[in-house]
Amino acid sequence: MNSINKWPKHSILAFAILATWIKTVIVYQTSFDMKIENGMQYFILWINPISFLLIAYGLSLFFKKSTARNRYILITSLILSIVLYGNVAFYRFYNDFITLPVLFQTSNFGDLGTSALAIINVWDIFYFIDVIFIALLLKFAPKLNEQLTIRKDIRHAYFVLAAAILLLNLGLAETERPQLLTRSFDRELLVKNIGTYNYHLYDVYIQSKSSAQRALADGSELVEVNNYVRANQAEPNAEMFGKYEGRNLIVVSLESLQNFVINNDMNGQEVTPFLNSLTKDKDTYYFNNFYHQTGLGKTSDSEFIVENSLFGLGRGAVFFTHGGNTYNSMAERLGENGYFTNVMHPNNKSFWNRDMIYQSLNIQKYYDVNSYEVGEGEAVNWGMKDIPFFQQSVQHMTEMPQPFYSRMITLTNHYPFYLDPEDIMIDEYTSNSGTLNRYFQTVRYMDEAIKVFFEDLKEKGLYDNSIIVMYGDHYGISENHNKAMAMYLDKEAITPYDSALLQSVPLFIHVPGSNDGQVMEEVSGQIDLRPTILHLLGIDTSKDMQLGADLFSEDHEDVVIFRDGRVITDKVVYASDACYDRATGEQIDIAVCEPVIESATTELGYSDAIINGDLLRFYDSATGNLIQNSMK
Ligand code: GP9
Ligand code: MN
Repeated sequence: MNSINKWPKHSILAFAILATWIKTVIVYQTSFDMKIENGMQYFILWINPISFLLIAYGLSLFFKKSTARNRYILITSLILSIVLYGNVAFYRFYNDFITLPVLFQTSNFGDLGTSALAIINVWDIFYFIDVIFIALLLKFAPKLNEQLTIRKDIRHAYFVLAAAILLLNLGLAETERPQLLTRSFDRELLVKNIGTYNYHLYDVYIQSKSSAQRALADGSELVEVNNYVRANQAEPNAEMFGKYEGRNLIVVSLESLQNFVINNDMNGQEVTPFLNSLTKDKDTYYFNNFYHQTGLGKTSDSEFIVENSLFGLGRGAVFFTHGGNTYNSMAERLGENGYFTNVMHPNNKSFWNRDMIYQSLNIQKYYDVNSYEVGEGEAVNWGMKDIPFFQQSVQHMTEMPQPFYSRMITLTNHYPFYLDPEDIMIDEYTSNSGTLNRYFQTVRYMDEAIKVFFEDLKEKGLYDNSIIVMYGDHYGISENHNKAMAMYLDKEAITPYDSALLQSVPLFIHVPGSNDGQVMEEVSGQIDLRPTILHLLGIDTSKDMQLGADLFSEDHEDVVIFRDGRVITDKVVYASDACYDRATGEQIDIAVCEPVIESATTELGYSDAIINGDLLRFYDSATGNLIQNSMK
């Protein structure tokens, strides 16, 4: 027992706090791309794990026996490492921090395939270095006093200190970012300011709040939302309404396709020759000022927005978190009007919880991977290649009752953007980002696939009687590749203003025989598709609870709201808490952006209220009446 006092009493505890703290700060700086602008932000970043670690590890002080205490410390360090590493792996892929609902999307993680391999590597053992050191210390360092208990007043002082550091942290965060905890649109800001561990506690709190919201909602909230929607409704364009009634509707989600590649070349090579031809086509409306509005739910968010003309959620993927809600989707409307409604996507049916939510969206049939024959060499990245996918899909269409509504989701142009050599049609780009370099090649392949699709539709006699709507689902090149993007776009750097504008994705509304093709410069977003499409097909939406507006309507306003609160109009860009002149990119007085910031907050708030409260269960969309005090 002689060696006992050679070590300070609480050396294991102190060591654990220090080791995990240092590791966390190193991970912040090496594994996440958080924009730190000044010394104060660095200071907050460095101190933000301390309060949580003091408390989490400090609970060991309540154990009387040193073995229990030490085991608690070791297990805590392991759990914290798993949480941190989970965030790192997730961040590599989604460029975002984990939120609770996503953790339950295990069916997704099982499917990551090639992507998972691109994400994990052996050096990741570093993320567990503190656990290893603590374990070694416990094994080889002298044992601490078995009888050691901490005096109550010292333990008290310890937790007061932890609380004081937490308050200091929150205070500094509040001066750096006012309203941080009330406006939680941006997970990066949260992690930067309150730290990754506190962020998770906060997330758990928010999630439980939102399940409570549904239980508490009784439909009365809908009155205000309904008044707003009715007051802001855009009248359909009389000339366009019902112009293509009865046609088949094909909506194609173009994976990760951003607008910057359209009518652009890469080292002298055309990237999207077929889509470029559509921008000048007599039967195509090409929208060049159209934006994705997705959040963490990526493809699934875009599907949600298009079907419902509501936003996804600021946290998690609404497909997962609220898959069982009542909705009045575009598919439901079309189904009521005699359409055979279906989605075609050669992936596991449970990915993004599609098999579940498609029932809530009233989609009659899901052609998932089991509806396709994926032959030898016909899969890459996440699954079936786009060309055979389109070919077999057209085959399915020939067997469908008409009119049909088919929503098709492409897959080849997905991170990490790999292709088999025989599918490569242009060279790689030459920047420091392999992701961006390969992106041009997979985009080029997708362009070819769309061309094949159009030819097949013509060949099978489905072309003339259809409308084909195609849009990019979300960005493909995240801000992690800003340096390479700046090089490609010939800019010095990518500013928040540029980043916002880079969220533009192409939209094509191709109407064979319309002879009215044009380039449309209206500022718009995915939320506008539902009313636009339904009106072209002559379906009334005047009683629907939608936040978008018909793109052909005179009342459509030049504005698009992003899920994270950014806003773009024809005059301004609001991003990173700053207001920019849309034309010049110059920062201007924030007051100029105030009105659009306010309407963004209102609309996102209403959308969230509808989803979190599952409010459409209290709404009769046939009559436009609110069903109050319902038994639902
Ligand atoms: C998965 C596909 C891709 O089925 O839609 O999803 P994403 O990762 O782009 O959200
Ligand atoms: Mn996608």
